[in-house]
Amino acid sequence: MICRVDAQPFAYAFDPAHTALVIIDMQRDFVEPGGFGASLGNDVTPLQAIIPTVRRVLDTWRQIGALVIHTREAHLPDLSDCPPAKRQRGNPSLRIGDAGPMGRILIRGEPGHAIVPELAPIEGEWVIDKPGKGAFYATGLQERLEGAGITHLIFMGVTTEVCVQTSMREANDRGYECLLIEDGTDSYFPAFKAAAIEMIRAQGAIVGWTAMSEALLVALLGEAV
Ligand code: TIU
Repeated sequence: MICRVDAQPFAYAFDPAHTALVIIDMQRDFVEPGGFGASLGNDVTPLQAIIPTVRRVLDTWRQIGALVIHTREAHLPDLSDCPPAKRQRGNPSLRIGDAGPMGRILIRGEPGHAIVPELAPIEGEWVIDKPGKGAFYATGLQERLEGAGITHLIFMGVTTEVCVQTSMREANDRGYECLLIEDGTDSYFPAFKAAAIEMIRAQGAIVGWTAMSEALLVALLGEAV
């Protein structure tokens, strides 16, 4: 089955059997007060607004039985996978590994590391822990995707210009055809979200396509929702 999405800069075609829905870092650490995003000085609560949209797409994707991949940005408790440059960068209120209200900041297994309950992974879905902003660096994701015959990736999650865009660029360089769901992603900086979307689809989809969630759902279900 080939689905065609009304996307920019032109239609995005994919076969769900060879496509994964990739939900980037919808963790408490990025969307709830007291986590990593807040430690960097950001107002994190506006990002919660995309959760229902991400859930709607996720529900439909689950319904058709195609592959779902969740990523989480976090480090090992001993910080052996955290470059000192990443930990020392800037002047955050709490650094990676410090104790905060949701446990140690950006550390695997702490409360802040968890994906928000509305989007929690279910059995059979992949959960990729990544030490960097991109989903491919030091994760083995490419090998797993190749093993599963995946050629197309549809992205949602946070933040648009950091982990989502980095992951899309990594994927694009590896030959994947990538679509970003515009209302399924958000940034602490609205102007950066808008710029990232423009950059991705410019120059004839130099990094990938973008579309609204409604267009993807219409392509999947064959009707307006
Ligand atoms: N997941 C992700 O985007 N990590 C970040 O650090 N994003 C920021 O915007 N800081």
